[in-house]
Amino acid sequence: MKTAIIYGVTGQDGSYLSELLLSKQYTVYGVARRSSLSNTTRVNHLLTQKQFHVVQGDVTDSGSIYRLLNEVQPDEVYNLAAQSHVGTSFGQPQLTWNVTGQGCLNILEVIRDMGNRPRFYQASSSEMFGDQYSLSGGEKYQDEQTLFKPQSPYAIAKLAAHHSVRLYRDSYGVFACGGILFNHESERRGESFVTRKISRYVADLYWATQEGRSIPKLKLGNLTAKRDWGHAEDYVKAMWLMLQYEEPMDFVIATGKTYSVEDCVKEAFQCININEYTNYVEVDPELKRPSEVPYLRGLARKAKRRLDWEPVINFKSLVNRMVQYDIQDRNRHEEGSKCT
Ligand code: NDP
Ligand code: GDR
Repeated sequence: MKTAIIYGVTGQDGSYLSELLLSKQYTVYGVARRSSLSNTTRVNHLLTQKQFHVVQGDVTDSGSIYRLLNEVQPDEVYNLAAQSHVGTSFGQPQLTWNVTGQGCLNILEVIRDMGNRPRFYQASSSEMFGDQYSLSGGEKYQDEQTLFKPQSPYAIAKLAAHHSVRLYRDSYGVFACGGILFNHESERRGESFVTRKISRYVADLYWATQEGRSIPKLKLGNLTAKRDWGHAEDYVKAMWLMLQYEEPMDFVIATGKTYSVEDCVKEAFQCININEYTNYVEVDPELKRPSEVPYLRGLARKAKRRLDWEPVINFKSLVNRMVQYDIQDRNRHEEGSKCT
């Protein structure tokens, strides 16, 4: 039976990856940072499983990484820890650098010195491409050959981590993979990301309409940016497959389809039979970023060929699942939505 350590276990992907690894009989050590209130909401349902352990730690604290990895001697380490909000990274670039960039290097340094080295997965991001794309037959896309041109402190930190993965793989022989994952969402998505912000608003609007109340408009930033949106449940399978593959390498993980933020708004409002969504949405210039990534559409041909990975859940089902989940989450609805 294998043992894995997951940094970032309390996040969206950490929770789905924990479920996947436990279903494969792994022993899982999930690292959560210390917080004044509980931050384990997404994994609370796993706490009774005897093969699941939540331990305290932080990717910016090298000593704690050293002790944990040497004590547990894992087969695999997944680094999902990050200050993962692109917009926030403009306001807190240094923190983002320390956690999202340096954090990965801290783990690699410990692995490099271990006798029995674990395999290492780094959560790289499509944000690293910035405004770059490849062109073939008039189609724009990004894949493993596309140039990187990061457009935010977050993307710069992710790219530094991604290059570190390559360096430690090529120079020291560490089995390290960078999964260049495009946007993936779910019913567990953080509420400050745009898809969840939209699904929660639509759910609030649904109940307000049922109860004859009105609610303020949904404030959004850039509506024209295009993203390649998949479901996190599909994407964590790709993370695991990368570490089972015969050799370490980087992979793009995406659906190959792209939609604008406005398309996402339309799809979500249609879930509650509203076609005229413009009455409920306003653009707030304050929510626009100093620099935007305009177009992301990933081609995961390499992952299909080598890992036999492809996504199952499409954009329409993703949005529908998120809206239906939020509509049913009446407790939250009664507390009131505080999305920004
Ligand atoms: P989340 O923001 O949901 O999760 C991030 C996790 O990192 C949380 O568990 C958070 O803890 C933890 N964390 C933050 N700072 C530290 C720290 N200093 N030490 C240890 N842990 C820390 O992100 P996702 O689950 O959506 O994404 C997982 C990873 O994949 C991230 O690295 C993200 O940047 C990357 N990624 C995500 C994509 C997506 O579309 N979801 C696409 C491409 C890459 P806490 O709960 O306490 O905040
Ligand atoms: P992104 O996701 O920046 O792609 O990063 P996010 O959902 O934050 O933004 C997607 C697009 O929507 C636009 N947008 C808004 N975004 C937010 N958060 N809030 C708004 O009100 C709003 N209005 C419009 C954004 O400008 C952007 O164009 C996500 C994260 O999960 C990263 O960690 C990950 O690396 C990338 O996906 C791939």
